[in-house]
Amino acid sequence: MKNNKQAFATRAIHSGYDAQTHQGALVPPVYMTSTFEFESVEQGAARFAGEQPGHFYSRISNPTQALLEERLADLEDAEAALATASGMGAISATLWTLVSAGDHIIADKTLYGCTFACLQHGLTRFGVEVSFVDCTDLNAIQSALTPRTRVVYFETPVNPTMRIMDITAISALVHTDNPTATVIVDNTYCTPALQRPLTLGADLVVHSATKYLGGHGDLVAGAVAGRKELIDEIRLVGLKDLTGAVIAPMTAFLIMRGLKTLSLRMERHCSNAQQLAETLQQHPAVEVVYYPGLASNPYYQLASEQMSQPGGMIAFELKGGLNSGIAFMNNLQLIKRAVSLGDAESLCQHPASMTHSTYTPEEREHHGIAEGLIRLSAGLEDITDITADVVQALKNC
Ligand code: 4LM
Repeated sequence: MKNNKQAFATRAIHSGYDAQTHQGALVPPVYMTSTFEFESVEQGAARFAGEQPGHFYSRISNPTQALLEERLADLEDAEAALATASGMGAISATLWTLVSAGDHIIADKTLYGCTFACLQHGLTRFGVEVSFVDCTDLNAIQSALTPRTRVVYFETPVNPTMRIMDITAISALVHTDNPTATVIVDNTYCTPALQRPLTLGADLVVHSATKYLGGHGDLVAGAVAGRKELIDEIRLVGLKDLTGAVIAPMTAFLIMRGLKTLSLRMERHCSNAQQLAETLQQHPAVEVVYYPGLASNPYYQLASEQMSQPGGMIAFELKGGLNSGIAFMNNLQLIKRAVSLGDAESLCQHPASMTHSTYTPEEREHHGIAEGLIRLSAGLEDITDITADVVQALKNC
């Protein structure tokens, strides 16, 4: 029931589902089953061999997972998608499928802490070479590219520093210089509601669906989307054999419930973040605000070209540095001190001691993550209440 003529918000609710094939059930049933009965040995063998469509074991696919995947693929303008048990499950299943010992990966210098750890401490143990470069600098990418480069990987906006990469320019450069390299964009901060990297030339999009896609802070999940042949390979190698990071049917169901309100939620996250960023920028205790919706932000123009709105995430530093930042976070009363992002609740955390503590202090300095940086995920509460909490928490900071 894919209908690309319908608008994004409509497809986020309906895509891929026909109630008449499910006894009229308005909401897709959840297939709580680990295995599937074969009519005959021959049918089972044909499914295992990939000669006949159909599910055979829920580590590879399940009807509830398949519906979520079809919907995510539709929303990302992808041929196919694969849902996984976590964002790290999607990232590791993808990278392990694409690279072998002796291969080379180029990654942006700043990444979510565990993605950095996966590359810096994980893949390097298996003979994969990783170069961390500033992917806002096309010359730096070009210099780092080698015939062995299999993957170019970045987030945009970057967690936590909010740098923005030019997806179109990077994809064009990489595909010209090394057509066998795969450009992977982590689209967690934007979701396809704000940014669709595949339409800008990227090969694969990865997600932590734990964040805005699920949207309610009640699940952990991930996804990867792109060309069918690549997704099939990631399913059969990265998911089935290398990670086993399969999504549970109930989690797939909850993400589909979240997707129904994705457009609405992203609008509110973005308008709350914009107003908060403006409030912070004017506050005398604040040194700098990193938010691409501020006209003073160096990425304002690029963000307005490749994102439909500037997103719900803000980073900032206080004039008093680390100690003031810790005092501010401890003063918060409504906004929760917690990692993760994209939930209804506004969340605030300290990257240097939490999400990015996988970097050494020297690495954080080298990779541009200030010790005093504060990260705020604007929630869905009334902006008056969020602003009041931020302003009271900034007193005496
Ligand atoms: C956090 N982030 O930042 P799972 N990609 C990005 C992410 O922000 C994350 C993942 C992947 C945070 C978690 C504690 C851009 C996670 C990994 O946590 O494995 O679903 O996603 O606060």
